[in-house]
Amino acid sequence: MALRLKREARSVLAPVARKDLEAVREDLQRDGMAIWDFTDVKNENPEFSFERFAEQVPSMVLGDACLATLAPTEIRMKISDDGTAEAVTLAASAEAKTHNKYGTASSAKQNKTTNQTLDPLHLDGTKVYGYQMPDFIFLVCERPCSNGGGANFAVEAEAVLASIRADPSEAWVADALFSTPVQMLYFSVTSTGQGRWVGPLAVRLPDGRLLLQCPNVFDAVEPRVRPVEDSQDPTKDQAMIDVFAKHMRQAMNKAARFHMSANQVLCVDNLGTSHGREPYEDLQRTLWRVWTWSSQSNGLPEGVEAGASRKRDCEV
Ligand SMILES: O=C(O)CCC(=O)C(=O)O
Ligand SMILES: [Fe+2]
Repeated sequence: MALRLKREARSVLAPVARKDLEAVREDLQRDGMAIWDFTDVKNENPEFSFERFAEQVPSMVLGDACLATLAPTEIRMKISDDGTAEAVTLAASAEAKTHNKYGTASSAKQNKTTNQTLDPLHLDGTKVYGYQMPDFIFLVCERPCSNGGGANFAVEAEAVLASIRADPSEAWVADALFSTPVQMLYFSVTSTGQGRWVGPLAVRLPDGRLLLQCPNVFDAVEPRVRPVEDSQDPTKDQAMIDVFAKHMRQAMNKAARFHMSANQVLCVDNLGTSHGREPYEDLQRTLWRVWTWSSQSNGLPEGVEAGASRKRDCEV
């Protein structure tokens, strides 16, 4: 399948659940986001397992454009012994249970993201892979919140760039984002450690897709985007970062909120859109996340082989 990923800049994205895979592909290519309702697949299969199904979703949706996937990671929160919420990215295997790199209370604290806080706009995988993040992610909903909360939202990179360009006093930033390297600092809720990358906030890929990096510019105590140490003009670079942050914040606040139901999978162009989720209370909420590199990704990063890896994204 050849992906056609050129899109209009739209600031309000709210996907409609589709049962037909062809309609899902169309939505995904046009809007950078789609929801597939796979109830029929589940009902036809008495042995159905969400984890096994999640493994197959990328090639079902992307066909032969799917180059590489990591194994599904369970997205669920639990309350740890010290009373703090932490990510349980715990898989079924004994091997996974002994792995010590799943989300920990300390990484949740460091990151300040729990089920009770907003998970602000982000791209998945930038902490570890920088500009070679997975270009598609799939969030398979096993169990939504029983009492509301946990809505998802997404913003198109093109829409943010267009809104910056539309303000005559800030339009210079739309160009500067492509040519000004900055330092970016990343934390992740589902793994430990942090990632530091230096480069521009905006990159145009050969297929025309706009990659807009999205470090936490929202409420982080410590700035997550800074001028580079040897900047020629740190004041100007900081002004660019401030305008970028303001527009990202506005886009996040304006973005449509939507809820996935059980047996639906949210398919996201993780390069052309950023996504986030609202706080929630119900700790039974369970999703399976799959990171995927397509033939139109920005290349396979070191350590990611073509095909289906047994490694989960929380293990990288
Ligand atoms: O919990 C969600 O709905 C989304 C989680 C997410 O974006 C992530 O784990 O990267
Ligand atoms: Fe995410």
